[in-house]
Amino acid sequence: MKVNVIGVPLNLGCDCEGAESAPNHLRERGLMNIIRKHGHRAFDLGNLYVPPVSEEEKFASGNGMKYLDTIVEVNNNLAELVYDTLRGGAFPLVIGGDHSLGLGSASGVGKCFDDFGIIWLDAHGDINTSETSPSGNIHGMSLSALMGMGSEELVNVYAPGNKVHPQNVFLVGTRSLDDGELDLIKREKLSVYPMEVIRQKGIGYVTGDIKAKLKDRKIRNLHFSIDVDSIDPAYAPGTGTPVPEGLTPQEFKDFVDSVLSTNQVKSMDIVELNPRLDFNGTTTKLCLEIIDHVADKI
Ligand SMILES: [Mn+2]
Repeated sequence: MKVNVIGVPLNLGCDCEGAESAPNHLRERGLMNIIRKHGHRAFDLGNLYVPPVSEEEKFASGNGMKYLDTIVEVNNNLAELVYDTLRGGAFPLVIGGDHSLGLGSASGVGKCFDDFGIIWLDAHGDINTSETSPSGNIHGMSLSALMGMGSEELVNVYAPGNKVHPQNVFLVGTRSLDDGELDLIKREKLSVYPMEVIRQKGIGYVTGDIKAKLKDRKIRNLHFSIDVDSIDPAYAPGTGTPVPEGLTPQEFKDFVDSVLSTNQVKSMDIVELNPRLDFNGTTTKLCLEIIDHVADKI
């Protein structure tokens, strides 16, 4: 199929240098050829433009949220590019950058399909709001904004209002949730599969349960957003906010394969690889391996 690779060299959402270099880092290690070897027509649409902002201006626009205006601008442009890609019959593969970009990519998907769901694989919830966030980092608010919660500047990215119904969201691999996030999970009855549950019941249980819910809720289109910090930092140290006790590489690959086997994944993000912190190259290698799996399955 036609695959459009979109680089998003964004680090403003995590407020940590390094993630911005991941798209080119993966390109230099054969990203496009890995996709093409599976017979796809792959196009490299390049990197989105991220306007420079000085450290002193970080709180200028955002009511406690760092770099708000710039993050909104980049996400608007990303949403349009993802929407255009889907309308053109292609598969958007978005390479981050930090996870604030999930707001833009899923917003683009939402304009194409009104019955879509989101699978968010992450050590964190990314469901803070400007009120509950301990850090003010927008990469921890992208998923709540997609569900219509939090600051209106984020909620109204690309199109006014929420982009996805909370019951169509599946959050997997969590092991670091803030109090405000735990409240939101309870209130919205979110489908969350923390590492605790994965350790007790196995990753196969999680995919089985998600598949049953997809069927139940008649969800036929999925956006799959992969944060590499879902993997245990012992295997994948190259990420800005590592949390111990994560997925093994095998569990990570099994889960990705199983989600792709639904044949409902229409777009994907791979985010939060920080090449500067990937001292032994294993995180980069896992990213390329997973792209190989993706290209094999789509
Ligand atoms: Mn994340």
